[in-house]
Amino acid sequence: MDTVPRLRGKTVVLSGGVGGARFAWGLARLLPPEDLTIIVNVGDDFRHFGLYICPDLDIVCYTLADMEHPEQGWGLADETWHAMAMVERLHGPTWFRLGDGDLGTHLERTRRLEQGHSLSAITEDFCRAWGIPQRILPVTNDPVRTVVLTREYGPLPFQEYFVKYRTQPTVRGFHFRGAEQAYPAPGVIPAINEALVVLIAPSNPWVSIDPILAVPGIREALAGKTVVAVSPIIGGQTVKGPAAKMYREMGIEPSALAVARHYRDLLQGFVVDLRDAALASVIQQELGIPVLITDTWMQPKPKRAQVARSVWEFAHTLARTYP
Ligand code: FO1
Repeated sequence: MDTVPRLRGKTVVLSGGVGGARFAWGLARLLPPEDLTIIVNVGDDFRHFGLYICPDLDIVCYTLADMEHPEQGWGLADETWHAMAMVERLHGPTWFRLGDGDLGTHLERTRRLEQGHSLSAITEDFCRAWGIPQRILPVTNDPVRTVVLTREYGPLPFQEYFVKYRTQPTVRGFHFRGAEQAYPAPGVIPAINEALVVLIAPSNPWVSIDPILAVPGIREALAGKTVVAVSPIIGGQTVKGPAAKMYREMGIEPSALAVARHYRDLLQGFVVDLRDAALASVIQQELGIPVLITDTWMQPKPKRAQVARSVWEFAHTLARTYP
């Protein structure tokens, strides 16, 4: 594994949950920490048991601190579940499972929010405590909440759609409640302005990246930057999560091409997996942007750095800052 930083240049990653976290982990192996800023979706955040839970911020932090559960895609490794077992015994809600260690994160975050600290300041302090030298920023400190418009149940808060109903309801659309009134968190716009490249991680375009882009000022800041996205859809399927199902239910054939079209106004380059090599020329012609065909499969863990390196080098070639 390449643990020696060899690449340089301010890099911003737009990230959702597990896919973005793994991609960011790969970049963190290659870049000096001061060169990497990860801007994270907060649309999945919600209150549960009175606690403020930030699933995407937490999985990005846990992953960069090498504390994440190895397969689950959320939560901590070596977690214990005593608190949940007690909730269950008391007939409380157990559809959203909070491990004991993870609960500590939510307790302390909620305590600090109630004292008036901002989410970005709290995240910065947590990162320092967890030994994460990269900058991890919530896209905004204001409440932006993803609402999934479903055929069966009408509008559902994201975690109810995702966890309680296990992504089964048919999706009709999305709403990012509060986005119009939100401001980018301190540091977000300067990080984008200073970046040589902005990489959109292989996260769900509908519910991980769109809520970031819905915050006023983000799209404007991205205009004119070298923005490169990595397709989270490989061979018509998602590695994890419901993105392919969402595309189908929105009447769009799920493919890397559909993802490229999703981001069409933003992109200077696009990355598809080897299995989608045949789509590269279609994307290239239709969007008029270069397409990198590479292995984007991020398992086992060390392969994340390989994927990150290919994408980073491609983006910097486009930005004419590499080699
Ligand atoms: N996802 C689940 O499918 N089931 C859970 O019980 C669950 C608990 C959970 C607790 C804390 C946390 O930060 C995330 C958790 N997630 C759980 C994951 C989360 O709901 C989604 O993966 C993300 O919001 C999508 O990015």
